[in-house]
Amino acid sequence: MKTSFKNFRSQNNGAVLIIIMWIIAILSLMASGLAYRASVEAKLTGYRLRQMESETEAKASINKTLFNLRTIIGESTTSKKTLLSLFCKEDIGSILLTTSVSDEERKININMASRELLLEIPGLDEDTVDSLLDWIDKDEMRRPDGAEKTYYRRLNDPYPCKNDKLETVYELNLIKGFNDALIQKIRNTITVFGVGKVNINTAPTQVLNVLGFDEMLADKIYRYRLGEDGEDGTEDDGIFEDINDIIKNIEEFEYIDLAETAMIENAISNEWICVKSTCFSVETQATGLTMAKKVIAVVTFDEDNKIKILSWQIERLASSDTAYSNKGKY
Ligand SMILES: [Ca+2]
Ligand SMILES: [Ca+2]
Repeated sequence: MKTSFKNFRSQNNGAVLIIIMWIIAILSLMASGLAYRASVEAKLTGYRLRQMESETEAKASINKTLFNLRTIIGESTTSKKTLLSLFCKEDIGSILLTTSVSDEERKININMASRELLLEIPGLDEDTVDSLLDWIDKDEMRRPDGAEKTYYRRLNDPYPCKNDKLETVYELNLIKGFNDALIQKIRNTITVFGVGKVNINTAPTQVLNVLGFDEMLADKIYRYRLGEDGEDGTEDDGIFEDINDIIKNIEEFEYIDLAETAMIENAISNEWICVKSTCFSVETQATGLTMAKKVIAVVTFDEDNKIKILSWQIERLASSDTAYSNKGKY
């Protein structure tokens, strides 16, 4: 009897020991699980903090550039040289900031361009141009190849026709005939900001072509702007100060024929060109060790020289595209 009681106690002790071991194992698993979660949370918090930090730095850099931009807005012309002088690159701890400024008047403002000019934009045709004009005009009278509310109401996912100006070029996606591929094709030629004239001091050659300047003339304008050294942003850059002097300015530099003269006169009489810009795109990229962000602000200045923000956009970039190391490589 004694022996069987002893056996029972020893078996019971063994079972208790196994239960205790299980409890210890479960507790240690729970502890390591909690530790893992805590470590993930800590990493995420650190990442979020760094993201906020880069965004804050980018905004601070934009504000500083806006201050400098205000000083050039009073000038009678806007040239590439002036805009390039606003470029800055700063190294703040583990974050590299680059800020650049470009003017919106270097492109065609599709909110204000005539049908004739819109049709010159490579990629646009009668259908897309009429649909764009119907989207912007206040009335409900459909152009031959356009679309008003009746078209948009019949879509599977209907929405109204805006009958107003576009606020971003991506709004084109809502208009009949436009898609992502077409927007990508034309986005460097068009804008939705500005006074509706193209600045001949800053427009790229493909925009000059849209204005009716052939490649030879567009190249002459481009060479005049670069100056003798063939570089942008240097002392010898040519700047057009008055649209009525464009022909005279180029002639001082190289020969210009009658057909080219007619192209410039046509652009002037149609009021397509100017020498000063009013809307600017300030772009700051903040690149850290693990992430990069881009902040783009489009701004203008009112009559009291106060900054008016027209659009503000924050993009998160893939860190692999913008790798930045402490060695300063970028
Ligand atoms: Ca309309
Ligand atoms: Ca130059």
